[in-house]
This record gives sequence, C-alpha cells and structure tokens, in this order.
Amino acid sequence: MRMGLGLPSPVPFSVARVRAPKDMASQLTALNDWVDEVARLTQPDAIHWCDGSEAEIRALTAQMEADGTLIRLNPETHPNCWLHRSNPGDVARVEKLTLVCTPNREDAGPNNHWEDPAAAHARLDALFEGCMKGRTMYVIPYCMGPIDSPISRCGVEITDSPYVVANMRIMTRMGTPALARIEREGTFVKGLHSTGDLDPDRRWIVHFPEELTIKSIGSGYGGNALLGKKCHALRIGSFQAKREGWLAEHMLIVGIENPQGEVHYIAAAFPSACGKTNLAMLIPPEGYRKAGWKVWTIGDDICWMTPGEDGRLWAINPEAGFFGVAPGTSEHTNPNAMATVSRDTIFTNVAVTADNQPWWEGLPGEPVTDWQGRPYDPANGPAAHPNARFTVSARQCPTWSEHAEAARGVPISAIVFGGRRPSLVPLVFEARDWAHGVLVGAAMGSETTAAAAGAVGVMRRDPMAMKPFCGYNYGDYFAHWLSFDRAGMQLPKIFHVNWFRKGADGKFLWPGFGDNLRVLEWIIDRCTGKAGAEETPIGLLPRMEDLDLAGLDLDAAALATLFEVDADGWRGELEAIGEYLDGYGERLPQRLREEQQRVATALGASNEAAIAVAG
Ligand code: GTP
Ligand code: SPV
Ligand code: MN
Repeated sequence: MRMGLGLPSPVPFSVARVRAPKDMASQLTALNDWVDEVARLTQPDAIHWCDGSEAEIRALTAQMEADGTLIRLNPETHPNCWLHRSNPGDVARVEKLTLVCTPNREDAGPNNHWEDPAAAHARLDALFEGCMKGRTMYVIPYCMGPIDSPISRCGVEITDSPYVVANMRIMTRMGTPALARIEREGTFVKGLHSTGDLDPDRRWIVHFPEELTIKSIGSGYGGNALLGKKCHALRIGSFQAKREGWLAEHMLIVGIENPQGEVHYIAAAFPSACGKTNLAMLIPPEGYRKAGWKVWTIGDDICWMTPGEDGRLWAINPEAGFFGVAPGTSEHTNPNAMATVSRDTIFTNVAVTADNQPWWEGLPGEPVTDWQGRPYDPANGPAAHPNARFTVSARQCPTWSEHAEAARGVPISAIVFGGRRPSLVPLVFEARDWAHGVLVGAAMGSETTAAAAGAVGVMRRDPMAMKPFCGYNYGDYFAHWLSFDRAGMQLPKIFHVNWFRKGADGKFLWPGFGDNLRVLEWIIDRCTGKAGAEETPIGLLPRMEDLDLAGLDLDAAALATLFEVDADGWRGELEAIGEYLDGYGERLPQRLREEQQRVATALGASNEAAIAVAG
C-alpha cells in the first residue's frame, strides 16, 4: 500500500478508518459516508484529507516535480513558478461532453445537453469503478467566497489529481477553515473527479443540480476538473440562485475610483477569452492616471450577486485566484497580470525560452520549446497553446482590492454585457431600462474562442456569456433575471460594449485594454446622471463629445463606425434574435418577446438618417 505523499498524516486507505479529522466528526457524517462510498467505488491506494497548509503544498509540489507533473521554471526570474504540460488532447472545456441531468428534461432546457439522472449516474459510476487503483484520493474541502460571508457556499471535491489539488488551493479558500464551515452548515456541493485515462471517449462532466452533485472524469483541464469553478460556482450555483433569489454569473467585478475618491463597482459578462481578466485589472491611460483615476480588482471570472436590504445588488467574487488566458498577455496589454504572474504561479501549456522562462505569443523574446515539449517549430503552430493558462492567487495582483474579502460584497452600479462582434454592434450603448437590458443580455452573440474545444471564430448566441454555464433552462433564467425588476429594488443600469469591432482591413478599430476606461467613465457618468446620450432604437449611445477621447489616435472613419447604428443591419439582427428566443418555446417569458418586438418596431419606424448619431 502506498502511503501517498509522505505528508504529515496521510490516512492509509481503509474504509473503516477514512474519516474527517476527529474534532470535526460530529456534523460530518454525510461527508464521511460519501467519502467511504467513493473510496469503495474508486479503490484508491491512499486517501488524503487536504488541510490547505504550506507543508502540504510543499510536499505535493515536490512529489509532482519528482514525477514530472510539474517542471520548475527559472527561479531567478520566476520564483516558485511551475510549468504543467497537459495531455495534448485535453486543453480546453468540452461542451458536448458537459451534461445537466435534471429529472425533467425541460428543466435543463435546449441550452444544455441532458441525460436522465439515474442513467447518467450508472454510466458514470461504471467509469469511476476502480479508477483510482494505484493512486491517492484527495479530499478537498473548499469555500467559494470569503470564508465568513453569508453569500459564500462550500463544496468538497474528491480527486485523484495532485495538479487539481494545487490549483484548487490557489483558486478557492481550501482546507481546514472550509471544513469547519461545512461542519457548521452541514450542506456542501459534492464533486467527484478523476482524470481517468484521459481518453476523450470516456470523458464526461456531469451535473445533478437537484442533488448538488458533480461527476467529472477523463480530463484534468481547468473548467472540467477544478470543480469549484464553472461546475459549482456557475452551473450548480445558477440553479441554486434561481431557487433562492440571487444571481450566479460569468462576470468580472471591477471598482473604478475617480479623482474625487468615489469608487463605483461594475460587473461585466463577456464570453470565455473575450476580455474579463483584462478589464478587471486594466491600467488607466496616462491622462487618467495623472488625473488620479484608479482601478480595483475584485474578480475576473465569476460574480455572485444578491439583493441587499437597500435594494441594490451586492456582489462577491467566489474565487480566490485567477485561471487566466496567457497568450496575448504582455507589458503592453496587461502589465498588472504580468506583475501578478511573476512568482508563485502554475503555468499550463505555455512554451519556454532558452533560459527556462515561460513564453507565449504576444511576449518579447523567443521560445525554444513549445507547449508539448517539442523544439519550437513554427510549422507546428503557435508555441504556446492558444488556451494556455496561468493559475495565480488574486492577492498577488497589484490592483487587488481588500473589499474582495468583504462579507457582504460590493454594491454594483452597472452591469455590462459584451462579446466579439466584428461588425454591426457599436462600441457602447445603454439599455433604456431593466427589461431592455435583459433582452440585450439574452441577445448577446460572440465569436467562439480556444477556451472550448471546437471551431474558433464562429458566431453564436451566448446570452449573458452563460451559454456553457447556465445550469437550467435559459427560458427560466431570462424570467429569473426579469424578476429582479420589482418594487424596492435599486437596480444597476445595463450596458453593452464591443471592443472587437473590425475595419475593412480585418483589424480591430478600437485600441481596447487600458483605453476601455474611457467607455467605463461614460458608463459611470450615466449611472450618476452626469453624462449625455442620444436615444436610438437599440438604446442610448454616447455622442462623440460625451466620451473622453483625448490622446487617442483614431481616424474619423474608424470613430464613425464605432458609433454608428446601421438600421438595416439591426432590423436583421432583431429578427434573428426573435427566432433565437422562440427556440425556448413555452419557457420564454412573454415580457422578453414583447421587448424584442418593441425594439424591432422602433427600428422599423425609423430610417438610417434619423438614427445615425455619429458626428
Ligand atoms: P476566460 O478566462 O476564458 O473567461 O477569458 P476572459 O474573458 O477573462 O478573457 P481575457 O481577459 O483573458 O482575454 C482573452 C483574450 O482577449 C486575450 O488574448 C486578450 O489579450 C484579448 N483581449 C482582452 N481585452 C481586449 C481588448 O480590449 N481588445 C482586444 N482587441 N483584445 C482584448
Ligand atoms: C472559461 O473558459 O470561461 C474560463 C476557463 O474561465 S475555465 O475555467 O476552463 O472555464
Ligand atoms: Mn471564464
């Protein structure tokens, strides 16, 4: 029998002895019973309860270095940084293998792949049978959100991957404090994970929302394997949020401090690899910096929002770290991210330089070894995988806000939706009211990216950036969003942005990154009643003079395109949105269809000249 890590007190496998630490045992019967049951099914050689300590991660890292799971990067330039090369067939989320298993198929909706829960359990359990023979089973208690926040929720992930343990330790509040909260509360989300044999034909990521249970096998990749993240905090979380009256969203949370010292918090939903991490830690353009503008990072991927007593939406970031896209990150685009990943970081599927520094497309210097460990040859494609990622504690970010630990969260002033829209969609517009904002979110479209397996650059509808993550029927989800518009609420204003509009030459028209603050300033000034706007059928647009464009080198034609509303194009878009919404049939709230018809009618009644606001 292997004793596992040589950790302080590994518990050798024996069904009778597998228990949570004694002092917490009283309330933990459900957890202990489940761990017993899983151990009987998967048959690990050893079981290790993770306490989250320094000693534990040191031993685990040493073991992974010894067996090649982690490769030490240059300790002079990148202290305590590690490279993990995944199986080349396991580099992204796989949406077609991701299931939501509700007893009634309609409750999962046409937006999810579905299987009958009993059938799915039977099929998955057959794959889990004996899968941990020769391996150590890790029991990871974790808390999503500040450990003392009433908005936070706990879970336990069982996994046979030490790489998952190391990532969960960065991404969540993991270990003894989480176990103590589980003991107090008695409820937790159960996540069972095994890398299995990494065969894509035996890979499944399966959710049982009614049972607060996740089963994932055959992948070690982030969103498939770090079960606290997309599986718990979004798919199971959104299902719980619907039942309990809050929102679990694929959103960054950023605080913008103006020169008067006032901070406004913005929550923004962009699909995977569409700019959340970058916006969450942007560095203001020089003029703004000199004037005293500051940016505070609360979260870069997930937002849990709940109505406060004051009727405002209060938000926490359930995560403790960033699992960010490496390619494209540079001193030019995101200096805060570069500072954040300069130490204590796990890099997955990046390339390395001659002196063993991590490298990806967008950085200066040259790779010598690609993400698969081969000598770099451009004929093999990019040196880093396009979905190469860094895992790093959020506290290392220079703009990290201490309010990320606030138990009640931060109040949200504005909600922003956006995606990759090379044509039609202007730089920014404001929804006229909440119901219109819900339509704007529901109508979101974006080009697919390397964050999920499959074709890249294909336009698809991705309502609220939740297409891969909404744990129930989108029709019910839209109704849930609409339900917040009620007496006593002080709802945020809703906006739509597009950093990805392209010119005829195929290049982005808007500089993006730090300059996106120019748009956020207008958004905040709209919330406080300070900025002007022009009404159009699709919503309120800034006139050019409403936006601070000083110091930007943009030609007049590019600007005109960024601020234009093409009525013909939008009429077609509204028709397509109507057809899309009809796909949700009976479950689609009538109010949303009425809103779509209102906008379509407004567009029909206007002509291009009347709604052109450029100039
Ligand atoms: P996930 O972690 O997959 O949810 O992605 P994300 O939404 O956090 O996206 P991220 O900020 O990592 O950006 C993904 C890619 O988009 C990177 O290559 C960025 O360099 C690029 N990007 C981000 N912001 C902008 C922008 O304002 N303009 C342009 N042109 N590209 C951007
Ligand atoms: C995304 O794909 O939206 C991510 C990375 O943030 S993952 O955790 O894999 O979902
Ligand atoms: Mn994401």
